[in-house]
Amino acid sequence: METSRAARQPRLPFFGAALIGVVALAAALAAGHLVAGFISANASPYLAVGNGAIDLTPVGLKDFAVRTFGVYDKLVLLGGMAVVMVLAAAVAGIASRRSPVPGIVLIAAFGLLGGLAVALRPDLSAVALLAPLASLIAGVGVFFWLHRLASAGPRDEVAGATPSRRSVLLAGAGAVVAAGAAGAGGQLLAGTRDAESSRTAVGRLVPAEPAPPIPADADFAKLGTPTFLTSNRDFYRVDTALSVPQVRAEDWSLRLHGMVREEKRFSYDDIRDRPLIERTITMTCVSNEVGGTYVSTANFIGVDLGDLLREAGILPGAEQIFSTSVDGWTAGSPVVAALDPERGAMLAIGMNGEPLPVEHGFPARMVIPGLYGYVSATKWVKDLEITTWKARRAYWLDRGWGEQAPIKTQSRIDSPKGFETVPAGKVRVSGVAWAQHTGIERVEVRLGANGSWLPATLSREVGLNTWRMWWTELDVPAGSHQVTVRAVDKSGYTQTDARAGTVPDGATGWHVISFTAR
Ligand SMILES: Nc1nc2c(c(=O)[nH]1)N[C@H]1C(S)=C(S)[C@@H](COP(=O)(O)O)O[C@H]1N2
Ligand SMILES: [Mo]
Repeated sequence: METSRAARQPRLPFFGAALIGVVALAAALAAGHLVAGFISANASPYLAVGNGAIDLTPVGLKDFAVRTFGVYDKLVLLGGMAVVMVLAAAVAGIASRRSPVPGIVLIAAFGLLGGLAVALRPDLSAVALLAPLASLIAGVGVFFWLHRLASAGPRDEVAGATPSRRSVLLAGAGAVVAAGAAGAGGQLLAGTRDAESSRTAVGRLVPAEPAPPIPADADFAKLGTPTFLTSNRDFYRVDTALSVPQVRAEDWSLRLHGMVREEKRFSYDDIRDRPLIERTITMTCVSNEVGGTYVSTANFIGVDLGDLLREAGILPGAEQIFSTSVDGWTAGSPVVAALDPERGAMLAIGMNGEPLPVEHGFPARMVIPGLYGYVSATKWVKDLEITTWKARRAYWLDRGWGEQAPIKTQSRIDSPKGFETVPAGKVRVSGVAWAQHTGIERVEVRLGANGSWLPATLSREVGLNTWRMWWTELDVPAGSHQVTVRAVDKSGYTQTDARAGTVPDGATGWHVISFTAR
């Protein structure tokens, strides 16, 4: 019966059949993306297959991709996958010019592949399988539906109702629009609900041991310096993440292993339920040029990193904390720095009273005062391996940056701005200086290339791990001038004027600005 009916059926036009396959694919991907939006972005079958492909890619090919496409390597992969999928969907359509069965089998096979990719992800629960299931149902459903509309030949025709190409096109267009809306909706949901909703649910973090209040004279913001604390919104941001990793607190855990007596695993609640400490810390990026803005200060809330290490029991010979982010980025920090109670290294979950902003590492990150961020401040951290320097090499080390990277003593002029014009006479000059873990002893300013160094007034000291503001007034006749700043830290070291670039371990030199007095 079925066969004879199918045999009577006219074959669908070549391109029409291909198009039906492609529209069904769009519907499948979009439905999966939408459902993933409610669960986790990573449950999206498309992304799951992509991530699976990245994990399966041989290192040589991965290196080639990174070398050739740079930061676009992931986009190229997703694009390539899209092309392959569209071609396969078109083939599925074309194979079904008479009966929908070959197409449905192919689409179902795709759906199962997506399901497998989701099932194999370590960070997803069984609920996540709903996303590829939605894909499967939408893909097969839309394919079957459009195929039936298109194959309704004259024999099915009721008087007047032409089974026109028009109705098929309309249905197809409707499916595409619905798919677009579903896909965009899933994207929106995943972007806002995922980590952000989890972060909102955490609520305000109240430390058991708050940082001392910041005194009013800790900055000279009215005289042109930055405010002592940087707001979360204004805090500088540096990372390699193409899209900000989305990790829910409830899905997060931190593994501490390697050269320890006892391996540990901490959930978010394990950390949050400890007595939280708060420390005021100025972070700096090694990529900060002299005079640059990759330096900010916040009240970080969390637990002492050294405490966690001591609980695990560090074995003799351990040198390096090799930390890994959920996005695969790695950093290597000295074990001694984390164990030093004077330094105050942290596993931080909060920043200025709030849970860490997603782009600053929610649910948790490392912060080790006095070390540049690339060797100390892993965001979205999920793994700490205690090891040696020989055994593991972190992300930036093979890209030309140094293994040891203490922050260098630096100072910056914030006012006047370079090339500003100011009234001649008494000119106020102000800015910041930092020498984390050592502390700023003195800041000196000079007018002109050969002027004598004049001491600036320092702000109230908050701690050795934070920046310090300074200001002074200079007698400036009309004309073009330059002003230079240098800091002296508490070890007695005077900031060098020898210019060095940021590679391999941080820029040096004095900050000089030119201005005009009139
Ligand atoms: N996962 C991850 N963590 C990271 C980075 C990164 O690229 N990926 N960059 C590091 C660098 S170079 C710096 S300076 C600090 C910056 O932290 P912020 O963006 O919160 O200011 O994060 C560090 N942690
Ligand atoms: Mo950095």
